[in-house]
Amino acid sequence: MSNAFKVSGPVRKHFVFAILLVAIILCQPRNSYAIEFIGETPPPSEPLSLWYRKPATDWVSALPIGNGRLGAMVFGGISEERLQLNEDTLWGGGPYDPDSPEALAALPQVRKLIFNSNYVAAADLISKKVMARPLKQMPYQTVGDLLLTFPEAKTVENYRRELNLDTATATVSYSCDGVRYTREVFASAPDQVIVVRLTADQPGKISFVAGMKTPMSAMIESDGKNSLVMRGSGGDAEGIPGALKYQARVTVVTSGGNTSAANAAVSVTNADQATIFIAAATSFKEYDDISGDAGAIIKRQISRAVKKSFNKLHKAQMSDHQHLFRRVSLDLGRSELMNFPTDERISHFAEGNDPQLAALYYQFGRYLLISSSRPGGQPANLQGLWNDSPSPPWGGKYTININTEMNYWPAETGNLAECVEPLIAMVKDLSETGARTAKSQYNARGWVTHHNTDLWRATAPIDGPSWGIWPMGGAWLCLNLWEHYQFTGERKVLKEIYPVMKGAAQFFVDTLVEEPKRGWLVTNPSLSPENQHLFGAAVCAGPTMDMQILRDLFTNTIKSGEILGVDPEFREQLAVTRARLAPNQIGHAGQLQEWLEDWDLQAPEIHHRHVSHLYGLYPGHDITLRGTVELAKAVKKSLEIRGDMATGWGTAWRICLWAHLGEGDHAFEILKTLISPERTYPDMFDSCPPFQIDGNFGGAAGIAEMLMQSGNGEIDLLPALPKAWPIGTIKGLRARGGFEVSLNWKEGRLVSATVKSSQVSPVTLRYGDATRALNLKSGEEFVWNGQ
Ligand code: FUC
Repeated sequence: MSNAFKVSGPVRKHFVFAILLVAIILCQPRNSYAIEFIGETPPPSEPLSLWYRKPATDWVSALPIGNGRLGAMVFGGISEERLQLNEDTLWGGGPYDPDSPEALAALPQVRKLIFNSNYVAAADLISKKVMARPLKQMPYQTVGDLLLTFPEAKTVENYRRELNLDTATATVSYSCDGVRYTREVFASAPDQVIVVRLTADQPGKISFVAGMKTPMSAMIESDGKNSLVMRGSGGDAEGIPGALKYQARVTVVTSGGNTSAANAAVSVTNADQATIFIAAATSFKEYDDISGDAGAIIKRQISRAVKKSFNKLHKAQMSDHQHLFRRVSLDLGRSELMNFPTDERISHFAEGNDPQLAALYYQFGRYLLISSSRPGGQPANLQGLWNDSPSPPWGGKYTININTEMNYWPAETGNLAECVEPLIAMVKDLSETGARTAKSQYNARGWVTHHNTDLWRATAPIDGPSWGIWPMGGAWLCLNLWEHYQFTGERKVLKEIYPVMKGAAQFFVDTLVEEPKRGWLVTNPSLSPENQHLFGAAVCAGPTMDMQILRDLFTNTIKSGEILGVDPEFREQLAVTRARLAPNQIGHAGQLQEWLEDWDLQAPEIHHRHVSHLYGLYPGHDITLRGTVELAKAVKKSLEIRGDMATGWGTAWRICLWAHLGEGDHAFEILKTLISPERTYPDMFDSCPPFQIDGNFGGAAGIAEMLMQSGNGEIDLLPALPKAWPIGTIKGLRARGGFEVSLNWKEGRLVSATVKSSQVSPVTLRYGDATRALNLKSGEEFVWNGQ
């Protein structure tokens, strides 16, 4: 991937000037003089705000905004404002087919080696014949930066940088030489642009130079007297040529003062105020169609936006955001610590007396989902939407052996069903590309995808046999789809997802094999993500997680077929196959076995970050606290052996699992390690490390699962309430079956639960051992005190 600007033909002369000017601006020793910050800034009036007393000095201190597709990290600098920009379809490579043509012929031998316990030889053969070509997938990339360079400032008074989650607006404000400056930034979903407004409390005080830079292969030039355009392409990756074209456009509109543009920079002097409009798009249309016209799209978006006033644009953006965000409110109590900047609060959360920070963390998770996953766009990837690199960690892709699924854990309970739509669209795509892989690599019907995918919906096994040879990614994603139906209860949703679930199930009907020792039907080859067993490899047959995922998939596919009244023979076949799957087994230490054999305590990494075999308790439905008591005890034992310490997302998963064991205090102890500087950056982004957004979403889900759980016709109220949150209110949570639930508790006890039904469906409310059966009509509300 080239970091150089691409220049050709008639633009060359103009472009050389542009480069020189941008180079001069960018090479200025921006922060070479020390700015003195004085004044004690009060906290923002909106408690659902992240805020700071200094500009961001690194990317994980900058604040994220996004409209689902277009995003920015806002740094809030004094001499320079940096807006690092993203567009969710800007990926490396292009449409490609990575299936290995040698995989199918090798499959019988691979299976034989695994059943003969020849794991290392099996892994070698998989490496040579079965893995994708190329071995890695395409990376999510970055647009680049908009940089605003301001006149020199020596002393800055009462600086505050904040992100208001309720208005989805990042604001920077400070005084300098007796003038109060304010910068507001938001990403609008209705208008598809990012808007920045710069104001001062005195006329003629707004002066800056706007420029752009990018690590991508792109050229930047000015256009007219107030615009900049960046034209570039997605990078080549793993031998796949960068096929996407992209453009970003910046237009500056001022009142008063002078604006001029030359050499890839727009200069504003002595304006009363300035509004900056930013648009970006790529030529991506579908995973197999890249014929879009990015230039035309962004020109249209900007020309529409500049006709509207800032206030009109902001109002439309806020009402669109609040329509989703305000559906759930959470109050866990307040403390003095709310008066401190967010990064300081993160450092002190483990002391246990800042309940509002947990509420803020929960709402930040919902905010991030609204900002990174909207209908018509791409699902939230490993970094959601925000990435400053052409080659981010793990390619910033969709890792579907936990991470992408976890991104959507808080969505349904958090009343954000719309935000799941991009995921559903991606899984539909995968059912098409995965049908190709099922046929070519397994000679099977249906569809399959392994442990990662990308914008191009690649489905073959990648990276190497210890990670990639896991055929369950699509089957797990089907659970997210089924949950979407469970929560909404809408038949049209079921009709849409049923063919995808059926295809996923069909693949396993064709590929499960009989395990020689006990005759169980198992996956082979597979692995328990990404854990090695004691025989020097991860590849194996029938790991526990696979069987749990398949029991869920088959059960849910059968139920769907029944509701829709279709495929009776296939349903019968699934029921017979399900009965022959390897069961959950309890090992000699009382733990839930991770593999077909009792290898857990001899595995090299007994504290491994993945807790794959515990999928059955959460997010799966194979094991429940009251329904399968012995298995739930075994899960607890496994969790104790695994330990509480993990990566960000591993920590978040453990919170959810302890919540499903009904152990709120233990879940809270782990939450303390999640909301700590080790796993939460100053801007509250989760650290894997490095930054990975799944922990934010999993942590938010964990908080919700402590307060309410639902399933098997029950809604469990305050199932894992920790002592740390004796008083609280939550409004607007969603429960399976189409219910909306609000709770209010005092002294650690439920005061009232309000349950509203959006359809006719019976449900039992549970509070501890007390239960109450309900049969509500659509729209009917019921209030219960838990007795
Ligand atoms: C999984 C994890 C890693 C990382 C990667 C993106 O494979 O095991 O820790 O989160 O995804």
